[in-house]
Amino acid sequence: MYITKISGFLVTLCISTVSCQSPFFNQEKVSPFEKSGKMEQIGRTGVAAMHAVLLKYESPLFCHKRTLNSSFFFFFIDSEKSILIIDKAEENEAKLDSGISAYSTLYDIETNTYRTLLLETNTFCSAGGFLGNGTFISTGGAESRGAWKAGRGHQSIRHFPPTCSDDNCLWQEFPTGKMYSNRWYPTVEQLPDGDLIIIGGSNAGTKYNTVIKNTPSYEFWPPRTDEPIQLDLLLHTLPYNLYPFVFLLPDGHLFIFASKKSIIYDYNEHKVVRELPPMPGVPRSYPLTGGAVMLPLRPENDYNVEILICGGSASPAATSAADDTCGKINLGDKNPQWEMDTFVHKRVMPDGVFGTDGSIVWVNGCQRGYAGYKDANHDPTFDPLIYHPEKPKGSRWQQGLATTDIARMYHSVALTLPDGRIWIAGSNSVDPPDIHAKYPTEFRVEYFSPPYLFKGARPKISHVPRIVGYNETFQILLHLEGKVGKVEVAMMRPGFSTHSMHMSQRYVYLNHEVSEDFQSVRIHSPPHANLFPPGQAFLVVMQDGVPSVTTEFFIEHDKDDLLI
Ligand SMILES: *[C@@H]1O[C@H](CO)[C@@H](O)[C@H](O)[C@H]1NC(C)=O
Ligand SMILES: *[C@@H]1O[C@H](CO)[C@@H](O)[C@H](O)[C@H]1NC(C)=O
Ligand SMILES: *[C@@H]1O[C@H](CO)[C@@H](O)[C@H](O)[C@H]1NC(C)=O
Ligand SMILES: [Cu+2]
Repeated sequence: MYITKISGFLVTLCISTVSCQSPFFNQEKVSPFEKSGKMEQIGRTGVAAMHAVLLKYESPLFCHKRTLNSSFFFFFIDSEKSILIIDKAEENEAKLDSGISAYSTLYDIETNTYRTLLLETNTFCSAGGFLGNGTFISTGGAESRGAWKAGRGHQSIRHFPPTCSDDNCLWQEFPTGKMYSNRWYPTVEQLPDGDLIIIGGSNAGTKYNTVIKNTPSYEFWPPRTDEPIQLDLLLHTLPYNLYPFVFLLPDGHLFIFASKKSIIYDYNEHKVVRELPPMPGVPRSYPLTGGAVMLPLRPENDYNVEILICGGSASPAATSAADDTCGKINLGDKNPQWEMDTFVHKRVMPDGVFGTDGSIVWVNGCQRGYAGYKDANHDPTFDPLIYHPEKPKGSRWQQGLATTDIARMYHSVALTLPDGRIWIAGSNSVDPPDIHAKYPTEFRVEYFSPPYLFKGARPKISHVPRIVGYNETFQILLHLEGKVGKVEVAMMRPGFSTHSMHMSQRYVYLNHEVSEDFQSVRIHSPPHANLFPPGQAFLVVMQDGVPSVTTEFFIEHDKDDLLI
């Protein structure tokens, strides 16, 4: 193995040509999983997976062929094969060398093994996001817990490096006083400048928020203001306003939703741009937790925004039936209204993640109760559902998918993987953790492979540039198999998963032209960063709706400055 430095890039050249192809390449045309997809249980997370985020991880063993530009070829280190898992300080099966229980691990999706990571502040019900330079930031948490040598985490900021190899996979913690306010159950959203906004939360542990515990404000990381800025929406949505749903909109404002109310908000001028009508039905925010997704953005309709919110519960009682509705609001309408639809089943604490084909895959959750400990959740939902946003109402829901027999309730997570599978972990509604409880603390990992992975040969892409600027055109090579069909191009970001939230998750279609010989595509990157804030992204090409394996790249304001 040679290490060489080329124009600011530290590049490891792997000499061996280890195959890194997904098992889905070159598949038979007809698959038994074509209709149902496939659910597989492989691996253990070591710690209860309360929070999870896909990370770059450099390993010399796995090599991908990549290019910096069309004339230079390098073997780049595989960089998208691990998941950073964060629990709270508690007794887990993974132990540190000291013998004390770990509460963070790095899970390798190639080998299905983990390594433990040392954390020294309590990350209980916290939030996170990436800065534009790739550093992952974990924000907030809860009180100290001596048995696990965990300091107070209410105002903590924690960094995890953008590229991590064996000797630098370490958390760097800034224990206290880093954020202005205590924030338990806050929401983080990535902003177009490459920084983060941190919104809401409570200043101490609580079943649901109260006037005394409320933190009705937001702040930025790195800080932009001298103090937190009050957000009145969080005063008017008690007690169900924890983990508000937040999406950065193409016009640069934020959509912010708590309980049933939502607003369009200008975080630069600190003012409400418009109030939206209340969503019908039950409250949707923690602990009556529903799930929210900003549907894929498309250049054809000038990136018109539709927000989909599904599930929830009527009250914080173990007897409360979960809600079986979804509401969708079109922010492009003159007078936006919620259009209600079915959620097929009752479901509280659902996880809605993007399939790499632009559909929304819903997993996890249960049919009764609310988000909390002590027998708060019952009757798990075992079947995934897929929502197809492009189809007409009445035919958007795909059912009959491969089920699990693992209850995934409070403190479960789900993440879209670059190869198109969904990684599912967690469930921990008992305190302390108990693998023998009726609904046990769950360390087992599952992979759900949606039906789109079994629809015949998948297109392949190569020569994706490592770094792309905004409003640029770049070219990639395309390898189609069989008859040439409709080609679509998109980019996605899986986001930070916790408590049915998928913070900063995005899916944006891209304008493109396919060459006459169908061997290359010219792709237009998003015109500006409101559509897709800077940082890690995954490029996907679809042929007749069948997605390629995605390729990681970086979208940056000034790509010449980037050192990752
Ligand atoms: C490709 O990248 C190399 C190294 O950064 C540079 O020297 C070369 O000029 C680039 N070629 C083109 C065509 O951009
Ligand atoms: C990314 O930015 C943060 C905040 O400015 C800084 O602390 C961190 O060191 C940066 N990381 C890299 C790899 O440049
Ligand atoms: C993108 O580039 C085009 C062509 O150069 C230019 O007309 C347009 O103003 C640019 N858009 C943005 C948002 O910079
Ligand atoms: Cu929690």
